[in-house]
Amino acid sequence: MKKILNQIHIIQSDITNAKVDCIVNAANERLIKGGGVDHAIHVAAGPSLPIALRKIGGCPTGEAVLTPGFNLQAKWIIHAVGPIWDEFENHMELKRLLSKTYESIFQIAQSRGFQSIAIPNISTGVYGFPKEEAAQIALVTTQQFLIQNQSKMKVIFYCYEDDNYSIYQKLLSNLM
Ligand code: AR6
Repeated sequence: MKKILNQIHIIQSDITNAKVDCIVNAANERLIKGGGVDHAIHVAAGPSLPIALRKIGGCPTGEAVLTPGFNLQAKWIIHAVGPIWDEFENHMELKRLLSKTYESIFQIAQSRGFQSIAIPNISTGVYGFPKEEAAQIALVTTQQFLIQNQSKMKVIFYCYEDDNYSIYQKLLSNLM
């Protein structure tokens, strides 16, 4: 178990600078440039990114799509669409959808053989998902994926805000 947990890292930094095989974007269903981490990734990746996303066309909540990283150091970007907290009254459904979002990310990463991946705190910005619950879901889903697939992938959670970073630090130390 300890070996698995050593593959999960947290860092407080801008994800566009991550030196990994693939970074994850917190996108929307239309795959159109928005704010937050999506904005930062579009600026860093350059003008070829919206063209690639337009060709894909869209992505339902809970799912994810892959594009090249273009001008980023990371060769690939997985665009994942987390749930919007206010769109559902059923909290179980919201949690299931956020977990499914992380599963979709790992399915693509595994099928492509990525060895390292950087993930932001999906749905905890504009989409309003409570941060502690979101972090719990992110970490548990990651742990389950790594164990069930005997994966050696390095997973780095990029926390941007102080509170998200503290939450991840606390939860990760509890897991260990
Ligand atoms: N690096 C890492 N994390 C960041 C960065 C960065 N450069 N910038 C912001 N964050 P959000 P969501 C954090 O709102 O809630 C967009 O408009 C941020 O502090 O980016 O999934 C999309 O187009 C927060 O903790 O994504 C969608 O419409 C986290 O990234 C919508 O927002 C996620 O916040 C998606 O909303």
